[in-house]
Amino acid sequence: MKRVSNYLGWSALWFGLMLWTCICLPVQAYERYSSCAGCHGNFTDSTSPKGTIFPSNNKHTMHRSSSYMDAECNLCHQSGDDDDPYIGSSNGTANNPGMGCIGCHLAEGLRAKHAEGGVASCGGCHSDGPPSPENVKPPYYDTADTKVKNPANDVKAANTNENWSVGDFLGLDNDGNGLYDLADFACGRYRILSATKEGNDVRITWETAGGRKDAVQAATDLGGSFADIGAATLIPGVGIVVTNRLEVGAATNATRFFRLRYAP
Ligand code: HEC
Ligand code: HEC
Ligand code: HEC
Ligand code: HEC
Ligand SMILES: [Ca+2]
Ligand SMILES: [Ca+2]
Ligand SMILES: [Ca+2]
Repeated sequence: MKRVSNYLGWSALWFGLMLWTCICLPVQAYERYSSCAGCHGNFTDSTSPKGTIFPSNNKHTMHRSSSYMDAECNLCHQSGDDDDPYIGSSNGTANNPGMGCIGCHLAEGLRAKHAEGGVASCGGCHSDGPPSPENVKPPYYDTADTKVKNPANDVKAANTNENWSVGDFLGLDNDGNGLYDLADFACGRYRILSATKEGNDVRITWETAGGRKDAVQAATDLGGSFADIGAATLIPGVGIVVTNRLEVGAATNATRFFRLRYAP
């Protein structure tokens, strides 16, 4: 009898070990870069699900080279992890704690971006509250350990703020709402600059940002109902854009009020 119960004891233990192996290993694998590589390729290569073009066709170079982001090695690395750094920890430096990738890629926003881009799998293991808005500076930004500065690009220039890839002048969509940098309300300026009479017409000039879709609305009194003047316009370009629209016949009204509507 003693032998049998021992045998049962061991098989229960082995069964337990097998469950541990089957369930826990894949979960642990998502702690490190290798779990991202299935879609993003090696960090040292050119793969991008977004179609981004990296300097020297290399994500590692874009992040670490002094010609680009110039990120200190230990923002991402810790001793002995060269082939597979952690996403959420690193050695850190004298200026920054060891947060790993999330020192720049805020975790909730990064996962929201994946959901927005059609990758539902992150939500299977993580359940997040609302991400911080686009204008919240991630902890590593604008510190001595990197040239990455502002979560929004306000100039159309290479190698500034958050843009270090080739050609697009955009950085990250930090909160994953589909709007990059100044096209995001949290960062962009969005206001009517003037409404000027041109004969019977009125030209409305407003400040907005490339990538946003705006409609101008008008009403005859402030409490009245505002209606779009013509179709909403997709604002071309990157960064701050000043644009205008003419409302034909607007000046034939005794008074006219204008406002902007965001029309995604
Ligand atoms: C932005 C985060 C980040 C920074 C900064 C960074 N690394 Fe890496 N590093 C990685 C990742 C991720 C990998 C895994 C590469 C892969 O996918 O194969 C890696 C891989 C490596 C490797 C192994 C592959 C190879 O190229 O030989 C070495 C060595 C390495 N890093 C050294 C450095 C050094 C030295 C620095 C600083 C000058 C640095 N890294 C800065 C993220 C980073
Ligand atoms: C199932 C495939 C898949 C996996 C796994 C994956 N990604 Fe992505 N990732 C994507 C896609 C697709 C996009 C582009 C989303 C878009 O542009 O709409 C993206 C975008 C990004 C971006 C750009 C964010 C921005 O603001 O534009 C970063 C950074 C990123 N991923 C990092 C990671 C990291 C770190 C991991 C591992 C923890 C990871 N990804 C795992 C598919 C994946
Ligand atoms: C199989 C389960 C699983 C999936 C799927 C998964 N993760 Fe994770 N992830 C984990 C675990 C476990 C950790 C490490 C424990 C921790 O720090 O929360 C982690 C850690 C992280 C971290 C750093 C810790 C933090 O602050 O949240 C980020 C960022 C992250 N994952 C992003 C992603 C993204 C992006 C995806 C989708 C592409 C994804 N994860 C998919 C299980 C998963
Ligand atoms: C110092 C800040 C910083 C750190 C640390 C950092 N990143 Fe980035 N990363 C960025 C910025 C900024 C971009 C966007 C550059 C651009 O598109 O112009 C980016 C882009 C990326 C992209 C390219 C997405 C695409 O396809 O366009 C990936 C993948 C990525 N990071 C993964 C990581 C991983 C993995 C780590 C940690 C090992 C990490 N990053 C650490 C700032 C950082
Ligand atoms: Ca860019
Ligand atoms: Ca955004
Ligand atoms: Ca941004």
